[in-house]
Formats: sequence, structure tokens, C-alpha cells
Amino acid sequence: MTLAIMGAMPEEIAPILEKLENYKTTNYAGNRYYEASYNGIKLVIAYSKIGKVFSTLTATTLCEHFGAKKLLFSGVAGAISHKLKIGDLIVATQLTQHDLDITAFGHPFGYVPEGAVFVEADKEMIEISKEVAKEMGKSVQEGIIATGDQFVANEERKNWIGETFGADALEMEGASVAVVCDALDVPFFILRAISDAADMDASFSFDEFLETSAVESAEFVMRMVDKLSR
Ligand code: 4EH
Repeated sequence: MTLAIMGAMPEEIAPILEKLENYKTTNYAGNRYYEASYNGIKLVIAYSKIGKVFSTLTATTLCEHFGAKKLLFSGVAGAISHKLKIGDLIVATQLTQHDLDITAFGHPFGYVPEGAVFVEADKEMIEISKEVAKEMGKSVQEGIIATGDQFVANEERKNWIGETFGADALEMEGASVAVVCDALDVPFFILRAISDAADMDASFSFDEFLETSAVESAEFVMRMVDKLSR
């Protein structure tokens, strides 16, 4: 069984690579892929670079070229929900593209014909995440994650995304990974640790908390991998 772990930025997968003793590196389609054996299964790990297009390419490559049977995303996000503080974890139940707009034709935000406003994450892995949270003594929130090709550092935009999609957190890759995995029938799990509140201080907060929040997310995802590989 091959399991994929992806992030968008190098900082998001660094804590995962650190946990592995040795791995094989392959360059493919402009990204570096790390393959390792772990608890008797194969792991393939990569960061995509930022945004929906690069993350689509990497998720597709992980599934189609490296044969991933499940995909887990680990990274950071901006909080919309006031219940989410810096370092808190959110598991995506559904993902949506907040910057997809053909409303001029009477369609809702986030929708294109033959697509769907929301893509649902794998329920089994969400269940497993509850066990992991319990074992780690961590509270993990579930919610809707909104994705777009924008670093949101604006209260008004953030609130609009929250109201329009009922979203709890936002980032720049989750929904595109979700669309790929859904289309290819690869169960996926998207976890994010909060790095900022997507407000006017977001870029400063992000720079300050990227590393520590990325570690929070990575440690949780590796506990998930431990369960999935047993
Ligand atoms: O991969 C991008 C990173 C920010 S852009 C999306 N990631 C982090 C999640 C995220 C996010 N996305 C949108 C955390 N906070 C967010 C926010 N809005 N407020 C980046 C960061 N550093 C250098 C270059 N680009």
C-alpha cells in the first residue's frame, strides 16, 4: 500500500521528513518526491508549492505516477471561526473554492457545471482522527475549509468567505487536492494548524507561527499514518 503525504510549503513537510531515517528522492514535473518505507507500507511525500494549480499537479502526480491509495495533507491555515486559535488543529469535513466565480451566469459561488460547491473528505480517516485526538489529549475541530489563490489578510474578505460558505478556516490548496482525489477515487484527509486569523496582522502572525503550527499538524498526521499502517 502506498500512502501519500503532501504539504504546500517546504516547512509543512520538513517535520515529516525529519521522522524518517532514509528516503529515496525523485524529481518529477518540477517537484521533488520523497519515498520511504514505514511500518511495512510505502510513503511518498512532497510539497507542491503554493496555490491551487501547483497543488493540483502534485496531488495528481502522487496518485497517478506514484500510485498513492490514500492522501493526507498537512499544513497551516488562516482561521475564520473565532473558536480556532493559533496552533489549533482543524480537520476538513468539506472543502470549497472561494475564488471560483461564474455567478454572472446565475450559479452559486464555488460552483461550475458538473462540479460541486463542496467536496467531502473521507469519513473513515476523519473517524480515525478522532481516536488520534483522544490519544494525544488534543482537541481537534472539524469544519469547512475554503481554498483560493489569495493569501487573505483582510477582515472583510475573510468574513465574506465565512458567511458565503460557512467556512471555518481558509488556505490555498485544500479544495484543489480534494477535487483531484475525489475524481480519482483516492480517499483524502486534510489537516491544518492555525497560523493566523486572515486579518490585517495575518502576514506577521504567519511568519511567526508557520514553523510551530506546521509541526503541530505534521505530528498529528504522523499519528494518523501510524494507525493507517497497522
Ligand atoms: O500555501 C499558502 C501559504 C501562504 S502564502 C497557503 N497556506 C500558507 C495556508 C495559509 C493561508 N492561506 C490564505 C495560512 N494563512 C493563510 C491565509 N490566507 N491568511 C505565502 C506565505 N509565505 C510566503 C509566501 N507565500
